[in-house]
Amino acid sequence: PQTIHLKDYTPFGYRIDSVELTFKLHPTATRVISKIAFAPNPAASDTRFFLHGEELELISAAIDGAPVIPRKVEGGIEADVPDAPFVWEAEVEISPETNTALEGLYMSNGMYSTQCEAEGFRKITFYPDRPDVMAVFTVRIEGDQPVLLSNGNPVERGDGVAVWHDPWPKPSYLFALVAGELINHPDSFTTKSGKEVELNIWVRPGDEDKCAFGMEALKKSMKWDEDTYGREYDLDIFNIVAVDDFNMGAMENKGLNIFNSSCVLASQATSTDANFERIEGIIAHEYFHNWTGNRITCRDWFQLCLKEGLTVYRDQMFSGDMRSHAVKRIEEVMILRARQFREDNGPLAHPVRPESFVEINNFYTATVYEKGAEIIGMLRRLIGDEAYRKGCDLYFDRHDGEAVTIEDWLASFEEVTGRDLAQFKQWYSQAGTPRLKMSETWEDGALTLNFTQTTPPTPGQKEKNPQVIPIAVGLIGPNGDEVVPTTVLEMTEAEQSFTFEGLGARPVASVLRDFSAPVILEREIDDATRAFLLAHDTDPFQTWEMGRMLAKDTLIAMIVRDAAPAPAYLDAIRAVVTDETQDPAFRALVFGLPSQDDLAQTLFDAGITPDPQKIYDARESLRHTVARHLSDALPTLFRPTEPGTFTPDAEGSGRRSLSLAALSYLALLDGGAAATSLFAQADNMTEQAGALQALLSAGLGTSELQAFEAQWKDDRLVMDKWFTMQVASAAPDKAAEVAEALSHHPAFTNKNPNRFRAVFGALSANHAGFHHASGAAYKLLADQLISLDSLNPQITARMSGAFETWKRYDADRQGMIRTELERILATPNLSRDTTEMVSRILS
Ligand code: HT7
Ligand code: ZN
Repeated sequence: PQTIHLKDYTPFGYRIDSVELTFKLHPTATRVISKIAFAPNPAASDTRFFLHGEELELISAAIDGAPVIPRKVEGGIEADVPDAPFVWEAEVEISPETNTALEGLYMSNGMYSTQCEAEGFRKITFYPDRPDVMAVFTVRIEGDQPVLLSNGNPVERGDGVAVWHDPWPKPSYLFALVAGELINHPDSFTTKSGKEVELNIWVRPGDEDKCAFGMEALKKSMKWDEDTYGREYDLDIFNIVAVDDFNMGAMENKGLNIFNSSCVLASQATSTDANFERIEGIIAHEYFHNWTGNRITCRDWFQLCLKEGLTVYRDQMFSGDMRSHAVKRIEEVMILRARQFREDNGPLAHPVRPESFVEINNFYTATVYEKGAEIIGMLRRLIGDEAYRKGCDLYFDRHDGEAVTIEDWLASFEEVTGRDLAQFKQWYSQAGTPRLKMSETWEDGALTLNFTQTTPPTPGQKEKNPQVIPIAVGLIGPNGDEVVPTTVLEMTEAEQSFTFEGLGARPVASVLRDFSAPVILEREIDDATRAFLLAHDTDPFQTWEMGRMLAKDTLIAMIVRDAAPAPAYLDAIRAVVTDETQDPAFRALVFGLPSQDDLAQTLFDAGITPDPQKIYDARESLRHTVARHLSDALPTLFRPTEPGTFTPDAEGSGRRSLSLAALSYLALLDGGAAATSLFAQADNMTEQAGALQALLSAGLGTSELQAFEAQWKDDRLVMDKWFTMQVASAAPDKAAEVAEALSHHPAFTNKNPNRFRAVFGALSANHAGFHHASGAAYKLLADQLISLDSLNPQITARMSGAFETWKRYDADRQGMIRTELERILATPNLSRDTTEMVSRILS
């Protein structure tokens, strides 16, 4: 397969003045008729007229009304065209029903839906399917479905026909069409300039009672973007559609967002607090793309972080405003470390702006999204809130309607601040997580913090340059008072020291507050200092971090030296979780133990080959010790929601997370009595599923599992939880067996990405089960990926990432994984997506 390079970018030889599309819908023979007005692009030197096209049957084509037979070339067609404006017309036939890849136009449960990002439009018609070609679309849909939707504003609605016009120029990846028997949950929003916008969430009949929460989230997002970024919505209507079969979370198509039903449908009975929080965040994310991605888009797919990193940053700030910034930040860091640091540490490491790819779908990664968002956060920290807002305003004004680059984005901030951001820009090009080492010197009332930074080599990048690292620091005096409030130190050299003078007594430094940069901080710090910061630091991220370090050190000592759990950790955790003055959500986070995967990476970084079974045993043993140590406090911490009082807000969710964390420990002591009774009486999914989870992780819950299935067998999204819970809580020697058995359950299908992930995503996340010495899980996952690849390459490639950490483990495990990866790679007709991913993992 061909590798595409950032350095090879050239503009398309033609611009598009208008696009008219007609769809005559049919499950296996949909006709798509296109009429596109092209004109030579004076900014381009390459005049080759090439249109992308895949899996299309060409019925006819014409240029300026004269029939033509275009030349078939790799990935599309070519034709000879006039050196002046001309009209291209074509008719093609496609088969939505047999499209299991869920890219282009496909059918899901009898409804038509599209997914065009990144390169799916070329499966709908011949077109320059690249983001720098922006055009105004008019779409006519002919079909007997009662609901026919596309982008923009509705201009005509008749029997079996609908016409939509989108006045905003857009790239083809933002095109969308939906047709089906759908019911809407309507509402409206008045923008700050007084424009009334019709809002709809469209769902399958039966799901209409699960739209209210999403609708509120949408209205809050619209208001937030006006208040925070001054950005208003720009069409008469905004539609959201829920689709069951969907490769990712949701898609920001202009005026017609399409959502994986798991990311929009919500109800007290069927959704957990985590689901509510995620739905609120994803609705906001897709809505925010209207400005960061749609009105201003990416010049090419190498610039993906331009829209994704920025939009993730925006959705994170929104969620912080809606809920708690402190709790959100800790959750973000947990996700960043679990996914992005893991990626940055292995064979799939790549820069936030990659320099080459074979299949762009493989670059919708934690690095592009999460590290991309961290870069925006660092930029803002370095230049300040006011300059950040000014820079954003300039960017929006200057580039509205354009397809731009990271250079364009940074230039706006250079202009408003007068700063040179050349060194900062390296965050986009240099892969790998910087290691920041710190030591301290104390002399004559002055504390000096000495830092060195190094970034390990990553694939294709051996040498690294020093980065600009904003290090947020505060100083706490011996009596626990803050003597120096948060100050941002700007590190630009490989080695740099910063001195705080005029200090009476030696303070304790709180370093990397709010996780001010995506780095690994290595610092000599003893348990007493950690406990001191845990008790006195004013920065919630740091307090959580100190608790986490104590937990990690305890576990590592248990794994490596068979040590007993450290009293310092047990005392510290008791102090925080029983402190009624602190936010329950924060206490719940401190209660949680580091994941097995995190421990495996920590061991590996320390030069110790991780033994997954030992990690599992130590963690289980610590869970039992914590349960016994807190046995007096657990019954008070476990506080079920009063029936009839459930609210899916931060406050209720925080209370429940602490209560359920306590319950999972309690289940180890009371034979599951409290969890069994909560399971029977809960009036919300958070507590019903939480109780079941507590039982399963204590090795109980067989009858509750059956009752859960009987109650929810007709609800796909709840059944996904049922599948996941069993695999996630299976003992290491049973995980593969459980997953295999579930893959034969009548409700299992690999055609639905949510269901496939529910079982096999859970298997790869069950660390000790996935890495069981038998190798059974490796083989099972490889078998499943091999059979999924011909149906859905995108999901297959993504899930092959389960093997990305293989070099951490012992020779036997490495050998078994290599065998499976080579077996996948040897599969005849393996997709480009999976070939690229597996080859990179093996390299
Ligand atoms: N911009 C979207 C990314 C995306 C996607 C979504 C659904 C299915 C396939 C997809 N490929 C790429 C989602 C987002 O980040 O907002
Ligand atoms: Zn996005």
